[in-house]
Amino acid sequence: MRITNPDSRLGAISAQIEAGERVSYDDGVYLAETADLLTLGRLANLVRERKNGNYAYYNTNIHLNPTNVCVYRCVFCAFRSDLKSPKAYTFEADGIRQRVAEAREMGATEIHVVGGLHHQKPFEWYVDVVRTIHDAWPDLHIKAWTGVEINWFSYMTKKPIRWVLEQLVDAGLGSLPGGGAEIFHPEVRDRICEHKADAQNWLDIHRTAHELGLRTNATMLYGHIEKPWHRVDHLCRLRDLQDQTGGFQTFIPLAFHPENTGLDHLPKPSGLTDLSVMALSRIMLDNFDHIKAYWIMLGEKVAQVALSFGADDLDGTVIHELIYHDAGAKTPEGLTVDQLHRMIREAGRVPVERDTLYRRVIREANGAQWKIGEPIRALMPA
Ligand code: V47
Ligand code: SF4
Repeated sequence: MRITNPDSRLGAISAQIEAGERVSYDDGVYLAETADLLTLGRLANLVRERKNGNYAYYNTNIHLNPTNVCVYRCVFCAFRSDLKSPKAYTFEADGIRQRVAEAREMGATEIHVVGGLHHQKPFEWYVDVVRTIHDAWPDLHIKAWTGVEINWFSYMTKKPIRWVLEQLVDAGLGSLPGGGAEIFHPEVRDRICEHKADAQNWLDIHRTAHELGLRTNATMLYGHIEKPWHRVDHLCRLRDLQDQTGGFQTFIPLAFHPENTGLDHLPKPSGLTDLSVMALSRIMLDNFDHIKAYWIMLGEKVAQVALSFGADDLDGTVIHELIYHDAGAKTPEGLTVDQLHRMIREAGRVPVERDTLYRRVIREANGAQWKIGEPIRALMPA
């Protein structure tokens, strides 16, 4: 372990984190720009173990990207398609029901639904995606539509965000995923996704969801044109909203995959960047319970090491992922529960299956049947 000089600025920030105090924006920028990886990792691990002990969580989930047709052209996206491109696809109800049947067979507790903004589909079509899933299997938690999609629905219908969310909840929506946040600062956002919901819109949508009692996640897309201070700015905006609502469950740093995108001249973020962003996120987001190492983007090896650099969650079995695989991800399209367990145990952690709302999942002997146990928080000593 590296010893930090207590009289240095890094020493003072380390002492603050060890005492459980919040790190300011300025100190966050200092850490992001100057701290060495092992110091960041040691501090992040301290915060991680305070909040989650030795546990590492995962869930059994399946993805559905109902359409790749999208009105927007985010420069970092390899997934989107024009309507008339041979690559374009759109799911109909039968395909959705088939995906739910697959989820049931594998014992999934969650379906993760995000996609493109199809300009020929009315809001009712998106509501029906949720309703079709819910009718086919009411016990499956539906985590669907990012803040960007919710913003599009409000624009299409000319109705308030609250109304849009209420229609979706009525149809069976359980929570919102964290996508669409990208990088909030306009200096970057206007260059990578100028048309979609801006930072204020994205944050207001999550605020409204929290007010309605929905839990949501948050993400940050890093490793493209942003500078370290843009990342700290992003984390501080999330931390401010979380102070006000407490509705975020987990934060997921998303590593940029350049292949087949408008930024394919850029290199993929290195393992060192992945781990330092993970650690910085854990340190800055002192009011988030969980930080997710999304193995599908990080790769299994970096995700495993990330469990000692601030992360306490690996996401899930993730069957049928397209967004990162279209952008060149070389990870498998899914992992079995046994593989996830082995990854977690090898990292010296204790695997715990959770549902979307971070409650323990208790499996029957055959694995496919489950019931919901206590909240994950109850596993930690008071
Ligand atoms: O907003 C798109 C990102 C996000 C690329 O809430 C890319 O549990 C890297 O919402 N390289 C959507 N990233 C994914 C999402 C998500 C993912 C995992 C967990 C959760 C959760 C939510 O995917 C988009 C964008 O930031 N993305 N293209 C790319 N080439
Ligand atoms: Fe469309 Fe989402 Fe891709 Fe942007 S990231 S182009 S909103 S599918």
